[in-house]
Amino acid sequence: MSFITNLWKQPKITRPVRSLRPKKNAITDDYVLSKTVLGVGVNGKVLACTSKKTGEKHALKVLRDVPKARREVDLHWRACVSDYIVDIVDVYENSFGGQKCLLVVMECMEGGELFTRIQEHSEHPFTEREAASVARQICAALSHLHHLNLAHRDLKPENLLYKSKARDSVLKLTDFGFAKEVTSKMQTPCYTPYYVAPEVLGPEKYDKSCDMWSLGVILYILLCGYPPFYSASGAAISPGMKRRIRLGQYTYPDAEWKSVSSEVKQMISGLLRTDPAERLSMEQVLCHAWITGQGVVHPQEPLMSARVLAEESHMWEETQEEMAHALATMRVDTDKVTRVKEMDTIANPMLERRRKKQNVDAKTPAGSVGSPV
Ligand code: I85
Repeated sequence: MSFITNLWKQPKITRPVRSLRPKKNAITDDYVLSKTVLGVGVNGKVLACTSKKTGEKHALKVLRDVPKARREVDLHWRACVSDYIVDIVDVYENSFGGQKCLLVVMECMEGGELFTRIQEHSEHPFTEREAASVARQICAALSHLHHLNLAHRDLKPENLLYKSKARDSVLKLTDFGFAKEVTSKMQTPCYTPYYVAPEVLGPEKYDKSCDMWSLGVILYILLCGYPPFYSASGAAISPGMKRRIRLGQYTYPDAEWKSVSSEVKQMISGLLRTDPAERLSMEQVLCHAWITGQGVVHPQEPLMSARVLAEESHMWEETQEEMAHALATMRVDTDKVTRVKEMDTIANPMLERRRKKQNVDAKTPAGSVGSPV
């Protein structure tokens, strides 16, 4: 790859632009709001509502109209062109008792959360092949986001919802309350790359790798039913657990992992690397044999996850708390981290040419002069 194309690595994506203009009329003109609370998100609660025109059921997220909420809606709107991200149907800007609100009408996901469904998996066993299918859908959502240079930064089980109760229902990602645009100065160079100082390129950003770590944790739970890191005391997070996360200390206990393929263990280990620079990227995961399915025979033996999740359901709330806490810590860390890419790893076609030339020179008979570098 040439030196120049290296700097313009991020592809430009052309797609139809749907501009987001919140409707100003009262939402109650178009929808009947229900008092049923479906859940509570980072920035607001989610209610059920019904379209007056179609009679269709929808989910409605109510946000206080502040800049953070505008950002959430804007990023979610840009992202939801993917089939694996919960779709936004309408956005309203209404006032309630002098309080300005953003009302986000979404398609209704009626199948519930990912792990609730696996817990209830009873009519047929949950196998590694099915785990791979779940993983591919999460990867489809994430790769779409990362391609748009967006990091979700709150990838956790509660934000992965099934469209319906049907066995072949699609799984989608939601809640963009912590999402962030990963702007790269690389995309709009206004300097001659040969002379650019490292600090001009800005710090390397690790927001996307935060999503990759979350993916590793979710896959681990998917395959065995319990998280890779947990506190022995039962508290949501303990000093011991923090230490184990920082040092990357986790194991694959035989009782649940013996018949699990080595490919997926190896992939999870690549996702749970403590150094974000070494962690697998979305591109690498998409090429991984366990995801592509090439040359991997996914064991058809039932996984232990459905049983463990059902038997240890009292632990689930804690597991969710632990993950939320770890994600919060990671968001703080990636916001601070500054690291400059080592220049000597950048491919340089000019040097390459010179090295090739030297090899040729070295082979030519005496009299020719090789230039020392
Ligand atoms: N449908 N994290 C956990 C929900 N359809 N849910 C959460 N942040 C969001 C709730 C708390 C996710 O942005 C959330 C958000 C958006 C939704 C959402 C979007 C679309 C749903 C916070 C349901 C649901 C589940 C079962 C049954 C039914 C709906 O939550 C229904 F009543 F329709 F049958």
